[in-house]
Amino acid sequence: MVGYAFMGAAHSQAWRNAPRFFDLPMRPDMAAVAGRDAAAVQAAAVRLGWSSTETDWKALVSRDDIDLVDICTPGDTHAEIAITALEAGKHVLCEKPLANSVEEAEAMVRAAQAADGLAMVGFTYRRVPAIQLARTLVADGRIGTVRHVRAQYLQDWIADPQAPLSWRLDKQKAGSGALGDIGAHIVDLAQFVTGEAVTGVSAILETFVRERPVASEHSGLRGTAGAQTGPVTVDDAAIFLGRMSGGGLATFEATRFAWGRKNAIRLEINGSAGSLAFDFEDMNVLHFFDATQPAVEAGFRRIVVTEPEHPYIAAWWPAGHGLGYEHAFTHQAVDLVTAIAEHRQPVPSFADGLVVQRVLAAVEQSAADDSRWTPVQKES
Ligand code: SOE
Repeated sequence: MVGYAFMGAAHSQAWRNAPRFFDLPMRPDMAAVAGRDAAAVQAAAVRLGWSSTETDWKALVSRDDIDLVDICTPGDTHAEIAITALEAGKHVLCEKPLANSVEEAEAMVRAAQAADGLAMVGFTYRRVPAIQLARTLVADGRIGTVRHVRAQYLQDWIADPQAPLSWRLDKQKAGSGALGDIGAHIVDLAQFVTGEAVTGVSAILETFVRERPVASEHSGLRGTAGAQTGPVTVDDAAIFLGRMSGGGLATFEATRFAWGRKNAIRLEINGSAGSLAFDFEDMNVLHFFDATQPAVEAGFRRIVVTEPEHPYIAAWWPAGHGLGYEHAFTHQAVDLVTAIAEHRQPVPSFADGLVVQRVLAAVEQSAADDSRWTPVQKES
């Protein structure tokens, strides 16, 4: 694994827990973690359960005992690490968004196509059981033709203007702000659940706080404000309209300025025969309105997605005991290891990551162009 902060910790618990709860065809061995600071990476290895450390990711990628490289670093490093790893014959798991630009993402897709190794991008929320159930209900026609997709990703961790700068607020490192960091998730979820593509967008982006304290120290989403200030070079919020390939209309809202909303991923889909609604802040629940039922007794049904028949649940706790944020990372590890063992392309693939990247690029283009309607580039 390269990187060991917030995402690295989430991935580490997944590699640790996957073989303990699931019957896997192969057992992941947490061989090495890489980070630039020798003492810090050593401490992280002990804390997170890695057997050895490297201070140069290139050394890690060239090791013979490494089969899979898990990239948990800021977006500006994804393309180089992933391509080098694929060229060295490794499998790759890369955090989202796939890259900082469409060009980088295209190069990653080309490298994945040419490689023997398999490559997956970490749109982890696909692995929340309620999201998987939503996709199955849509695919089974239970809500009919999709008319509306209403997707929001709401956080508040930089709503305070004194929250310090971090790499996520630096365009060079992150590529974009709320758009790529959390907007990418809801674009992927909208496409995953409906099985359709976003074909065009009209967008606005805004940066509310343009100058922030430089962090004296920072880890994950929290930091300590220092005395100096520096510029925010990414969007704080992204709002866009979209059209779906099946004829439906979509609205997307991604912001880190929604006080009180900590990790609210809300997806509501209205179809010709019913509706689905999900909120990650109540992640074990899916709401389903079946319009084929008599009106007198129809009404949103609150499905608690914790039955052993629901995706992934049988490996965990009895019905009603519930899963959390980290479980989706474990499911991601399970699915990747299984795909590798079966020599099958894991999903979401780098090509799926590129599709999202093209939507993000269309959003940025539209916003730069006074919200002009902008088609999403199709596969070339
Ligand atoms: C920060 O907004 C963040 O950590 C994202 O980068 C993750 O992808 C998301 O899972 C939680 O929030």
